[in-house]
Amino acid sequence: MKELRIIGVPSDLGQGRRGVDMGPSAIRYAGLSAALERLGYKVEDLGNINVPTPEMKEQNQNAKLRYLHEVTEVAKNLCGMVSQVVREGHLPIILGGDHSIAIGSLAGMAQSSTDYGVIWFDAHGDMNTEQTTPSGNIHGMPLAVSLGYGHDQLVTIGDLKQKVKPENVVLVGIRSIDEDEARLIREAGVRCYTMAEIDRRGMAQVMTEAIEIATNGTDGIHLSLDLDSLDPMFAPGVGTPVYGGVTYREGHLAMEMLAASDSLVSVDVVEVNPILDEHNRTAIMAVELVESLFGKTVL
Ligand code: B3U
Ligand code: MN
Ligand code: MN
Repeated sequence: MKELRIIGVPSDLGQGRRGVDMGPSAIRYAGLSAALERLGYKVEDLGNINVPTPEMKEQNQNAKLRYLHEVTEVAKNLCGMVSQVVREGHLPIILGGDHSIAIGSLAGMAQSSTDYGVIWFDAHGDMNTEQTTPSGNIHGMPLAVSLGYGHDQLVTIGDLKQKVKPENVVLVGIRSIDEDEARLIREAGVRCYTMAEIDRRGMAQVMTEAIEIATNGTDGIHLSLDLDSLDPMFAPGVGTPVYGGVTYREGHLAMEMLAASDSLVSVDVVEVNPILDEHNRTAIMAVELVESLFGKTVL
């Protein structure tokens, strides 16, 4: 059993609403470490990466991408930490923060593992680029960046341009995509399981296929878990809630299937916003999902 290492990344620079920087605290407060220890894991919390707040002056302003410089620095730091954790033989659990931090997670994984697949659990595609973004928010771009599309400064973090092969990448839970973003998803050849497909074919079938795609010829799976993949009924504390999402039971089923696949190599838990939450429900949901992901069962 691998030891677990928690890394907090209190960033809200990749999107427009304050509060998601408090995500790591909220998830810790919801009892993440203790829950994992109850499952028998040895857990060490490495604390938070240093992240500037948006009230500090934005440096080297980019006309299109908000906080490009700061998001880049944070991703570089995270990349270094993740690759070190993996080199030491441990499994990183990265707590966001907004989803832009996944640029650093995947860059770190790419430095230390030969090949891994990605399951991207999200309401959104996160496949925008500098050219297609409607908002300038980098949290709408991390999957594109990790596949080598987007601003040079972002795609070259951790040297390698492509951090993961598109044929090993799966999107799950998708229900909000921008027009040009959809084109890039198709062009890149990433398999996208929309909510419509989950409704029609069921989460069990979708996850069976998703795990097959992400493990095919790889050393394991990185799960990037955006809490807005869930329906806002179960996870109201996110910056951009979208109705019609993954239910409580579908979410747990997906995590349990990932646990059973025994292929998880790293995980991000992102977009928990305590300011928008109700009594920390979304962070508690995040911890419960992580428990299922790490093998919690009823019996
Ligand atoms: N696709 C939009 C909105 C968005 C992306 N990710 C989230 N929201 N959470 C954009 O701004 O790129
Ligand atoms: Mn996302
Ligand atoms: Mn999202």
